[in-house]
Amino acid sequence: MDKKPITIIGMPMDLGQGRRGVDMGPSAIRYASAQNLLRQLGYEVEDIGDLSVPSPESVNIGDPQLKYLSEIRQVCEKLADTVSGVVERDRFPLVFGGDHSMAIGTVAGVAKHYQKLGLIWFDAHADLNSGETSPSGNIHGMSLAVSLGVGHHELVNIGGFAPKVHPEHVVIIGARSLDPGERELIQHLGIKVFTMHDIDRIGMARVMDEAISIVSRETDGVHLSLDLDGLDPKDAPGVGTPVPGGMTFRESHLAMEMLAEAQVITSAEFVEVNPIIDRENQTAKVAVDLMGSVFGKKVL
Ligand code: 6HN
Ligand code: MN
Ligand code: MN
Ligand code: MN
Repeated sequence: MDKKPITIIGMPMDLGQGRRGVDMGPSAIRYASAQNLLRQLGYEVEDIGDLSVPSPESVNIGDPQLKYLSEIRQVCEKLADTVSGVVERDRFPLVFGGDHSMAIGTVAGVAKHYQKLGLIWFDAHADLNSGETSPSGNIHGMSLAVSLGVGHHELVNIGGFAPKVHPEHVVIIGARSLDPGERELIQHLGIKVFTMHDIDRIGMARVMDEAISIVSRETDGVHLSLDLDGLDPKDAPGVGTPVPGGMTFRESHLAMEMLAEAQVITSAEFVEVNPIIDRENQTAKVAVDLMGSVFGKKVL
């Protein structure tokens, strides 16, 4: 792989979900030696630090079906600008989170530079709710829908254009917890979802072959949005919305290794790391380990 220099951005976002501590995710990932590992793999790496995100105590929750909408819009606009600036400098944006609502900003920032962006959504959930369908009002459960142009106009139009991605270029991997409105949207838009059932049946290798062919067909860039709750909670316990029966440590690694081999990923984010509910920073360590594989670490 041509080793494009990497820029790390921290997004201490915790307005998009209900459990405190995910704002410490970027630090936890840094403590797990992300930068060292990437340097060892031969990359030039810079870390531009964390963007500032208001704490939930300092702002109003607003509409209970779209909690912290205006703050999330503001910080996602800022993240979109920052990510876009990194791409403009011909560097690889690598964002550490933070709850998954931040993907609204990351995807907006990269999508500015690609006519047709492929998107891999590695997650136990589909994040395809809207204010109308959400069971929680938490915006981290809406970020993929927003990127597809579905949802509140203030979120959908972040960066000044919509949609950011088209359904035929999106693949969800690891899904095992969907809400009724999300199932409908999947049907309606025809989004390819590899559920845990599919992974059990055909194996991760075939899932990734198919996923890579979908996201790279006619696209000019591919973003990886990796929610750590895609993994089984036994391997990644430090997440706010754990769902049993997830991808194993090895399955997840195989997925990342195959992405590295295919050389398709042009930006990435690792989200939902919550060290407060973790054990000895295990989840951030897994995130960094997976990062190693995405960036080409091999056994032999
Ligand atoms: N995540 N579907 C649930 C909701 O509240 O909308 C859970 C969302 C989880 C969000 O994966 O980032
Ligand atoms: Mn998610
Ligand atoms: Mn999730
Ligand atoms: Mn298209």
